[in-house]
Amino acid sequence: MSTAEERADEEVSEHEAVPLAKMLAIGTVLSLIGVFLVLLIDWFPAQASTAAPGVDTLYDVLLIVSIPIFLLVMTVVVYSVMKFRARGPGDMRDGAPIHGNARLEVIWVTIPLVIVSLLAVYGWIVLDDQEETKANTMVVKVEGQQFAWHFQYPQPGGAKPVRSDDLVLPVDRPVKFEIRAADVLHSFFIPAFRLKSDAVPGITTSFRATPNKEGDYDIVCAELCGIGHSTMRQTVSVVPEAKFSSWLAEQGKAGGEAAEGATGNSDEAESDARGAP
Ligand SMILES: [Cu+2]
Repeated sequence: MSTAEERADEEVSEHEAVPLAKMLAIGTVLSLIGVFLVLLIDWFPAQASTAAPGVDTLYDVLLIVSIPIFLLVMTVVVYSVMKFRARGPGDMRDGAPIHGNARLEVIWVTIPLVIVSLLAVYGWIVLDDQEETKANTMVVKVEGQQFAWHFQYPQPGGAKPVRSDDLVLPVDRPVKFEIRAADVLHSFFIPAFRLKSDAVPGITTSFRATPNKEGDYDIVCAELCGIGHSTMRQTVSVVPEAKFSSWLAEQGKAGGEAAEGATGNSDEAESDARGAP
């Protein structure tokens, strides 16, 4: 039998015997194993805010949806690479000419559209939940600067805001972070709270969080902001309300004198003016 005849035989069998059911079965088994394995992995640090459980569940759902899609696609890719590979250096055959397949196109547009739409709605609900306005919210102003975070606690009755380079928060009290940047883009990220927002020069961004577990957690800058970016790490301490109050009073006393000398009042007047309306 000549090589040409052999090839002709192969071509016929290629068209007849695409083992769709077998690939689906392999893809499904791999998906079950894959989902089981990724859910075993502990992806996150401690949960230290009320937003954390919702974000973690969302992440698990994203994994459960995307792992099977990835593995089913890879099953077809691996099958195609092996089945339709060139047989030897002289093999220059083309695949069969195919002119569209309306049913297939409708399927591959509709299914992804439905999946991403549902995930978008779910993500929006989780985000909306976090951004809900809560009574007794405390505002903390955050300023990113190469390469450190600075914090301000506005005080009632037009009193001087308390400035600090440490972030201390009372447990179970809702906080609204108002975030600004002094120089370039930064991103204010507290992994244990599962919340992050860019700090953008010229505008104030914000997010809300309710820390619900006492302890010390990392604050990191999540936007490459210059040579010292990786050192732009601080700590947030979540403490009991009474401890927070005494800390704040202490900072108020100590910070009062330092703020006058070092930073002057012009910057403060500006931020007060912005906060007024
Ligand atoms: Cu930064």
